[in-house]
Amino acid sequence: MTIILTAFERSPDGGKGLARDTRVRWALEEVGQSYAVRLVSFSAMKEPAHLALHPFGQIPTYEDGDLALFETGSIVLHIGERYAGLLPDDANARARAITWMFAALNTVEPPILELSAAKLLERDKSWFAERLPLIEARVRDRLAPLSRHLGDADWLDGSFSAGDLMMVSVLLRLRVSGILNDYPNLAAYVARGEARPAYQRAFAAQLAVNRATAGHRPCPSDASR
Ligand code: GTB
Repeated sequence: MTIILTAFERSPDGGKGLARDTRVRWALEEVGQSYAVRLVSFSAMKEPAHLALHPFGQIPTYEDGDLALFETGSIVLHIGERYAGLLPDDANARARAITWMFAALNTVEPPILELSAAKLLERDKSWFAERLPLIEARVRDRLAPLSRHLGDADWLDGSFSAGDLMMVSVLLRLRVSGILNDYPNLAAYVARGEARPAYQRAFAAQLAVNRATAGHRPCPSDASR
């Protein structure tokens, strides 16, 4: 049975790999599973056929036979549980790797999303300049402990895991802000993630789509990124 993902027909980032299908592509590349991609437009995402797969009308989705999933975290966890290569065999190490996935999505990503949304949607507000440092401080409140935890290790808990895949993906959203440069071990951590052949293949695959459908269309719910 072929695994099928959905992805933007045209990603608002033009192929920088920031849309969340890249996380799922990366996970599948890490475990050596091939997949097909169904590209969807913004309007198609809100139509019944796609809403049947994703109640919130978003990408990515994941189909494998009679299983259909949405939510990137759940999809990557499923891939990690179904195929070897993303979660350790040892039960405790596995639980810790899953904990890092949740930490990436629930603890580190929210202020990063807030920062992206503010820069995208609030630039013209009179209070933007005053609010920006407050949001940046919230981001730093997450990066400082993360940086302390990582120290000079390569990965968050022993070998590379789905926890690292998710954390690196989340931190990549920050690159444009320059904030990561203040945490050299985190910048190096992200670079290590990006250097993985599986990430390179995933990135190239989403870039190829966006080159083929070149053009930029704003994302209607960018605030939800
Ligand atoms: N919680 C869900 C998950 O993790 O799967 C969130 C899914 C989500 O936000 N999907 C976005 C989407 O479908 C695309 S990835 N948006 C369209 C809509 O809601 O109508 C978020 C995203 C989009 C674009 C960029 N970018 O251009 O840089 C980055 C991230």
